[in-house]
Amino acid sequence: MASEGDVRARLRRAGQEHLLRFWAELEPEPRAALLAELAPLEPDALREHCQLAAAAYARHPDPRADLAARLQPLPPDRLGSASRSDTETRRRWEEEGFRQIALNKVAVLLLAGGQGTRLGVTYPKGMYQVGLPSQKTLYQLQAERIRRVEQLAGERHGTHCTVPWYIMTSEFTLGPTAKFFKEHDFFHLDPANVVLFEQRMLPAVTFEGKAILERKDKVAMAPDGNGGLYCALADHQILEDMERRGVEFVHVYCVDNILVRLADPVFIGFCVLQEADCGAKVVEKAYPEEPVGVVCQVDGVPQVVEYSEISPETAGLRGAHGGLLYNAGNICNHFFTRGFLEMVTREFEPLLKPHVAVKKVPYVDEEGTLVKPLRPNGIKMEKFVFDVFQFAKNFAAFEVLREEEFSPLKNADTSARDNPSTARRALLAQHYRWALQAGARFLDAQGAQLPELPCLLPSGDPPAICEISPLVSYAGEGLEAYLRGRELQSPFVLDEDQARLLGPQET
Ligand code: UD2
Repeated sequence: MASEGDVRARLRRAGQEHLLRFWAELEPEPRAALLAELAPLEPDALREHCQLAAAAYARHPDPRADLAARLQPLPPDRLGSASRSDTETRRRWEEEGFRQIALNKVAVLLLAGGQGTRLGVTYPKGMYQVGLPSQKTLYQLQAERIRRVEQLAGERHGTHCTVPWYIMTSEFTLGPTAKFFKEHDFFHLDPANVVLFEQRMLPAVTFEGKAILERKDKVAMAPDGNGGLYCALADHQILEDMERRGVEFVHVYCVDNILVRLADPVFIGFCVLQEADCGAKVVEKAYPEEPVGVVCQVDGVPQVVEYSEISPETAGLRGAHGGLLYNAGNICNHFFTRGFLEMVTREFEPLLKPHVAVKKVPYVDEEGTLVKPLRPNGIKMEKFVFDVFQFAKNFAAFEVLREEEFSPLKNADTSARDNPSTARRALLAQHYRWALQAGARFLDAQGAQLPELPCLLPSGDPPAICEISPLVSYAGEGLEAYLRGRELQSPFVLDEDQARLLGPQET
């Protein structure tokens, strides 16, 4: 282990020796922990990081950052659509996606290193359950969708196939996520096909370019953003692991969208047939301030402009038909070829510019007292996963229906939007629609029929509670066999046991 002398010399070189200012007061154990935290920080990189952060703050908010004059909506030939294409085209995309899955060429990669600050839980967001009748967590829903899509692809092509699940965690989420998966027996996935790896952390920095101590023996560190993915892939030889398994296509997604379609065959097939090296799913933006990036072009090159970096005027611009001009909302569902990811990790990663987030960072003052600042006092630097789109040779966006594919869990129930209740309702409303489409009818306690049409109550809830296990249906397929002509009472849960009881019926 590095000695205090070594670490002090390195910090001096980086202009950050103040991080050891409480050294004399520390007991052996906290001393060792602090050294372990500081030793891996490479002095030149640390100096550069701190200077860059201070310089970025000095320019922040950058008046040139409003890109309005350089922005254009995505040209229509780069935008496919699941809902506006005919059945035959959609079927072709889906067929191609299933073919690639059956050939074991598709992996999913979850970005799960975030801290979930807005939701206000102390554990990883994937472990959250929004109050479904089954009480499934986000991780369980995701695991079951992987199992089902493997099964569907396998049945179509008469093979046994695997969609490996790569999970990027951070110092905050690795331990609890690994424990949770073990405790739940990896949700019946083969543990060999669930690969957890960790992204890097970076110190939070004051406006003057000094790394912040959050305790006498601890630097305030934060994950380096979801664009930390590319360094993490290289750090942990993940692309080599993919190559060994024969993976060619990767679906990257964020943890909190309860409707996420993992390894979505339609999206994968669309991107593969377009020969895209890089793709993004989008939904129509719901309102100008919605916290989603917009997929568009900057100086003619496809990019995402994040919601925190677009001016309200630009976000509110209207197009010829009255809708938002920049209406392609990023939902953090991306497609990459392994070849493209290799190029990024080899060549392009250092070119990604970090984004500045100005935050309230708790710190210890000169006397060693903990201060919880009331105003922002620190800078966190993050890279964004989508900033690699600019390097794509053939970028494609793919529009999907919000009610089928996007309901993110960002906030606690005290917020009006994107909270546990909206996520739960989105999933239950979808399953109610699927059940009705499959020919089921729902009865109330008195035996009277509930509304046939997929309509929602004023609360946003569907008229009946119906939850369908992803192990029974991935995207609404195959339900007629169990539900056609059935009269069901709310709440109704169609899990594997119930499915065995109900059918399959002759369709
Ligand atoms: C993300 C998108 C935004 C939109 C929105 C939709 C980015 C940068 N922004 O915004 O455009 O699509 O989602 O819901 O992608 N994460 C890490 N490591 C980190 C930070 C975050 O793995 O250091 C993960 C996090 O666990 C989550 C995902 O990245 O799964 C998105 O992070 P977020 O929820 O902070 O992003 P948000 O909602 O600001």
